[in-house]
Amino acid sequence: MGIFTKFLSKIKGASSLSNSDWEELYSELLESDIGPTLSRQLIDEARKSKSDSPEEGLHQILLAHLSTQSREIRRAESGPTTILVVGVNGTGKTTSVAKLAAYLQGQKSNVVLAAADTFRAAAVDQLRTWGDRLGIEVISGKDNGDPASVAFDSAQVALGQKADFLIIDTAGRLHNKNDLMAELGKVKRVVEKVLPINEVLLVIDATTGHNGISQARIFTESIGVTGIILTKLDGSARGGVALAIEAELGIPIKWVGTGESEGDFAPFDRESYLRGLTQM
Ligand SMILES: Nc1nc2c(ncn2[C@@H]2O[C@H](COP(=O)(O)OP(=O)(O)OP(=O)(O)O)[C@@H](O)[C@H]2O)c(=O)[nH]1
Ligand SMILES: [Mg+2]
Repeated sequence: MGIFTKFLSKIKGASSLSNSDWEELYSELLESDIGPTLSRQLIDEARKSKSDSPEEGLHQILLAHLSTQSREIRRAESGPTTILVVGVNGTGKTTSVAKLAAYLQGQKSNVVLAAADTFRAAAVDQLRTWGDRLGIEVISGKDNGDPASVAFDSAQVALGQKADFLIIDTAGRLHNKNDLMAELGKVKRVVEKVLPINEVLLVIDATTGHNGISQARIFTESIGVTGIILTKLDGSARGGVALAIEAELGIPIKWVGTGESEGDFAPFDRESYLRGLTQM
């Protein structure tokens, strides 16, 4: 059931709702992942809505809160398009790197992957297994080596091979650990000696709810985020965090993950997302 299903059925049933009805609706929205600020705004806007159809009114209100930025990948003008993938631990970065690579490969693009998570040997193996399966080259370095150095090497390989895309996987890091965030800045600077970074994609696990907002805010402040991959939408998450991120931070959700295999990945579709928020 979507976050706004009950909301919609209530405003549909009554031509004029009392203040306490609206407060009840507000409390219900608060329990979703969209947080207090947006919940309050949506209630105020719904109260003022002049639309004859509650469905259409709500659709327009929600639509107005989504990002108007392009959801396409920002392509390099020349040379490989370089994508840095970041996020907190376990959100689905490595899986999403592989899924994105498979997607681009399906569009006949030539992709190179960089295993710049050097903290755990298993992380490199995980990406290499994906690379073997997809037939995509994975650049890695020494265990516990410098992630920036792996990223630098991979940029040189991608440039030398005239690859269409370089996608760099990074280690999970808590957004409140300054040294780890600084390390990401270093990865970015070092890669940019070879290739400009076109996209910094932040991976957010939809099941973490409103906490995704603070992750997005801090990653944006420290390295700049150009787009979001929202994962695990196949689970219990109802995806409210997507609306909150777009409304509060204006960062476009570019991709969604809906499972563990490479096909469970698609560009974010605004209309089907909005339908999901109100469906029974
Ligand atoms: N159900 C579901 N599981 C996912 C999705 N994306 C990733 N996973 C699973 O989530 C777990 C963690 O995924 P990883 O890709 O290893 O996450 P990560 O962010 O790279 O993790 P760290 O490198 O340890 O920070 C794995 O079991 C994935 O299969 C998704 O969209 N849906
Ligand atoms: Mg990983």
